[in-house]
Amino acid sequence: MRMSFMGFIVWLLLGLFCCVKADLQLGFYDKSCPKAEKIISDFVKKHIPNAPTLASPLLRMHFHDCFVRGCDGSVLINSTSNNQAEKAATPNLTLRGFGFIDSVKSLVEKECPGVVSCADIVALVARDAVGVIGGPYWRVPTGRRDGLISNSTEALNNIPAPTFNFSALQTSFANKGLNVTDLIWLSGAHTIGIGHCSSFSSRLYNFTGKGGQDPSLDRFYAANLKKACKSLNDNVTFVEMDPGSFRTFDLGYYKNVLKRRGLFQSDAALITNAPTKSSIMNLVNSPPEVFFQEFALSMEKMGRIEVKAGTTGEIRKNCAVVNS
Ligand code: HEM
Ligand SMILES: *[C@@H]1O[C@H](CO)[C@@H](O)[C@H](O)[C@H]1NC(C)=O
Ligand SMILES: *[C@@H]1O[C@H](CO)[C@@H](O)[C@H](O)[C@H]1NC(C)=O
Ligand SMILES: *[C@@H]1O[C@H](CO)[C@@H](O)[C@H](O)[C@H]1NC(C)=O
Ligand SMILES: *[C@@H]1O[C@H](CO)[C@@H](O)[C@H](O)[C@H]1NC(C)=O
Ligand SMILES: *[C@@H]1O[C@H](CO)[C@@H](O)[C@H](O)[C@H]1NC(C)=O
Ligand SMILES: *[C@@H]1O[C@H](CO)[C@@H](O)[C@H](O)[C@H]1NC(C)=O
Ligand SMILES: CC(=O)N[C@H]1CO[C@H](CO)[C@@H](O)[C@@H]1O
Repeated sequence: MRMSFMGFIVWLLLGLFCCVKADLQLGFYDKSCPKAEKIISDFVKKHIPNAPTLASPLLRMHFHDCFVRGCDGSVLINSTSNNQAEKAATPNLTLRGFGFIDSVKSLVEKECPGVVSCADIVALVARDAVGVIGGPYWRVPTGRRDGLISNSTEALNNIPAPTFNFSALQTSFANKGLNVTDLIWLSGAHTIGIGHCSSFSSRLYNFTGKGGQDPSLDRFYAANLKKACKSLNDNVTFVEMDPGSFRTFDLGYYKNVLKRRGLFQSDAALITNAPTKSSIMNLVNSPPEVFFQEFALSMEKMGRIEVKAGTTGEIRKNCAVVNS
C-alpha cells in the first residue's frame, strides 16, 4: 500500500517536472503585460472601420505565417542581401498589412518592451480584425515565440496553391495537422477579400495547356471574369472573391462554390469530394452561426501549428528583422 502510494507520488512528480511541454495559454500576458491584448484590440477597432478591406489580408497573413515553420512571425521578416525571406515568395507578393502589424508592435513595445511576440500580434490582430467586420470570434491562446528563419522556398513549398485539387489540398493541410473538416471551414475565409487575375486566369485562358477554359467553372461567371481579366498575364487587376459581399463574413462563398462560381481551382475542388460537398450543402442551409462556430474551432487549431513556446525562438524587437 505504502509503496504504491510513493510510486504514485513519484509518477506525479515526473509528470509535473520531467515532461512538461510548453504550450500556449489564454491570457499568457496577463501578468507580464496585462494591457497588451487591449492595446491591440483598441488599435484594430479604431483603424479597421476606416480600412475594412485590410481585415482580409490580415487574416490571410496569419494563415501564411502558420503554414511555414508554424505560427512564429516568420512571414513578417524582410529579405536581406543573403536571404530571400517568405515575403519574397510568389504567394506573398499579394500579402498586405505589414505596416499595420508594425504599428501595433510599436504601441505594445512602448507599454512593455521585449515581452509580446510578433507571432502573437499577428494571431490577435487577425482575430480582432475579423471581429470588427462582423465575422466570427475565436479564442487565441498566446505565448507563441518568434522564429529566426524565414525562407522563400519554404513558403512556396508549404502554402497551398490556388491550382491545387482536392487531394493536394488535403495533403497540404494534413502536413500541418489539419484535417478535411478544417479544410472545409478555413476555406470559408474566402468569403472576404480579393484575388488577383494571376491567381486564376489559367482557368479562363489556358486550362488545358493549349488554351481553353476550365469546364468546371460556370460559363456566365467565367465570362464576367474575362471582362475583368483581359489576358493570361494580367497580374495587376483583382476581383472580389465573394462578389457583392466581399467585405462581409457570410455564407456567400459556399453558395458560390456550390454554383460552380468558386474563384480558384482550390475552391472548386471542394465540391469534387462527395462528403465535402454534402457538408457544404448542409452548411448553407444552416444559420451562419454554425459556420462561425466551425470556423472558430479550426482557426484555434490553425493558430497552434508548430508553435514555439517556452524558451525556443525569441521575442523580436522589430517584427521585420531577427534580433541581432
Ligand atoms: C485551402 C487552401 C488555400 C488556397 C489555395 C488559398 C489561396 C489564396 C489565393 C490565391 C488568394 C488570392 C491572392 C491574390 O491573388 O491576391 C487568397 C486570398 C485570401 N485567402 Fe486564401 N487560400 C487558401 C486558404 C486560406 C485560409 C486557410 C485562409 C485563412 C484562414 C485564407 C484567407 C484568405 C483571405 C482572407 C484572402 C483575401 C486576401 C486579400 O483580400 O488580400 N485562405 N487565398
Ligand atoms: C522591411 O521592408 C519594408 C518593405 O520593403 C520596409 O518598409 C521596412 O522599413 C523594412 N523594415 C526594416 C526594419 O528594415
Ligand atoms: C531554404 O529552404 C530550402 C528548402 O528547404 C533549402 O534548400 C535552402 O537551403 C534554404 N535556404 C536557406 C538560405 O537556408
Ligand atoms: C491532383 O493533383 C496531383 C498533383 O498535381 C496529381 O498527382 C493528382 O493526380 C491529382 N488528382 C486528381 C484526382 O486529379
Ligand atoms: C478533424 O479534427 C477535429 C478535431 O480537431 C474533429 O472534431 C473532426 O471530426 C475531424 N474531422 C475529420 C474528417 O476527421
Ligand atoms: C499554356 O500552358 C502550357 C502548359 O502549361 C504552356 O506551355 C503555355 O506556354 C501556356 N500558354 C501561354 C500563352 O502562356
Ligand atoms: C507582374 O508582371 C510583370 C511583367 O511580367 C513583372 O515585371 C512584375 O514583377 C509582376 N508583378 C507582380 C506583383 O508579380
Ligand atoms: C509585401 C512584400 O513584402 N512584398 C515583397 C514580395 O517580394 C517582392 C520581390 O522580392 C518584393 O519586391 C515585395 O516588396
